[in-house]
Amino acid sequence: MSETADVTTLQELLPQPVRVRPKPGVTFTLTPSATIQADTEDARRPAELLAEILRPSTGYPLPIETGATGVVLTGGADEKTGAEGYELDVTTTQVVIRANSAAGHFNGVQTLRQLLPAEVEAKTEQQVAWTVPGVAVLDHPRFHHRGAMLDVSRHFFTPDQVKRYIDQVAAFKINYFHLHLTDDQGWRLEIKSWPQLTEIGGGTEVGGRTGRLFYTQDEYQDLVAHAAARGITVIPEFDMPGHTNAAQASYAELNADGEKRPHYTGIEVGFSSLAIHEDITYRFVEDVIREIAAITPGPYLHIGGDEALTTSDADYATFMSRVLPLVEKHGKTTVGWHEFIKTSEDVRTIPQFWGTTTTDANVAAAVERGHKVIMSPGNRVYLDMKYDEDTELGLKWAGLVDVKDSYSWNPGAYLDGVTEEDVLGIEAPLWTETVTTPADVEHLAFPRLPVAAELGWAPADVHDWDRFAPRLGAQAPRWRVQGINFYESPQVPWK
Ligand code: TNX
Repeated sequence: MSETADVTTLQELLPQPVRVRPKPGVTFTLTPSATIQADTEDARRPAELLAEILRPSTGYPLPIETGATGVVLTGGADEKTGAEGYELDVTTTQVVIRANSAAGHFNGVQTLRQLLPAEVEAKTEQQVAWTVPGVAVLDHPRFHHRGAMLDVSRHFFTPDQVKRYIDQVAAFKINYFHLHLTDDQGWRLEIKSWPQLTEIGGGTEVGGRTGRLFYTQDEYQDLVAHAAARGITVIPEFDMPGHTNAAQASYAELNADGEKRPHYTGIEVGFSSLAIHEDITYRFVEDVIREIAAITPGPYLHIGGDEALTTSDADYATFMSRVLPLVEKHGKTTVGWHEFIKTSEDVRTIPQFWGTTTTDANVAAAVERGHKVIMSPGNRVYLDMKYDEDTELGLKWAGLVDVKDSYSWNPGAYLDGVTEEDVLGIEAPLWTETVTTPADVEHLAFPRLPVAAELGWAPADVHDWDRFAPRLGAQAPRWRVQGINFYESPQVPWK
């Protein structure tokens, strides 16, 4: 499906669009009286997002109304744009974004943002000419799934902090935001039928800080809406049958021996397990799935399934055979860490590969049966890996991952037996054992999250480090304006 990208790349565009044709001599400049016009229902929210992006820095009112003298979002895009692509055409009098879906409009809006001066990212009014170079873009993604994950269990992040990260990833056309909501150290989402999960299990985190460290269902729904307003679907994760100490600390009956576990504030993995042979476990799991499914508009529910090191293979299979149908019963499609896929016959269920090898027999067998895979190889896109030995934050069990390492792999030909067609897309997880503040999040995610976004979107044949590195470096002025605490890797020629 991918076409050869035009060699005349506009430096600031990341991810690289499929086709960029400069129009010599043409520029468009946004004026104080400019308006934004949304011609189709699909274009309405993207138009609002565009106005929200542009108003603080320009200081212009930018009403959304017909008779646009600024930006027009309309339908009738070339069918090559597919379900998520767009065309963007800059003339001297207008910028026209054409798309046949809301996703396409959101993506076109993010491209226009990158065509404007870096000061567009400022939260206060800037005195600059808001000029866009004349260009005709036709664009669509290589992979449908382009995800970012944040672990809010090991360390809790407030709704505003999560929104900040959602806003940051949206700029790179990320369309899924995976929230790792439960783990040994904390249960972070209110479950009305099991209130102690947050009362007790949401009371602490790695390092032992205490407080109200969870989201109410209203707060979660507000996060989901915030993401949706940026074209992003939330995927909630409840990790099980391992990584469950916080639940086991909240309710005695979730333990095989009937004894409540103490809180856990360290960073070891793999020691906890729900009681596989008790019916109450499955009543609990179904209550959680039912409540979360009811407030999650997206199609997916992530059931974890990783590192259940104290659960026998037989027990693990028993557990999944009872839980996977519950996800389906409540109208959702299962995503899980790739270990679970050996227990699932249903080809709609999706393994998320997080290994560090290029061979995985279970995942290869799964794609043979017809499953699609999300690629998150630990030694490529785990944002919590250290860049080098001097990186203070992060872990290194999957290796040191500098920017060039995170770029130098092909998601469509990485795992033996897993081809481009088997790959739904990529996701970059950020585990937070060592991460406590938004500045920490940014230091690990920037620039590697934009690198992952490039791999998920850009045509395969533009993959070339020497051409990519300057394009990545050209993002720096935008990140400085936003105060993003990015890692200035010496591998990248930062502007
Ligand atoms: C492995 S990746 C884990 C997480 C840790 C992470 C740290 C995965 C499915 N499990 O529990 O946080 O490594 O890098």
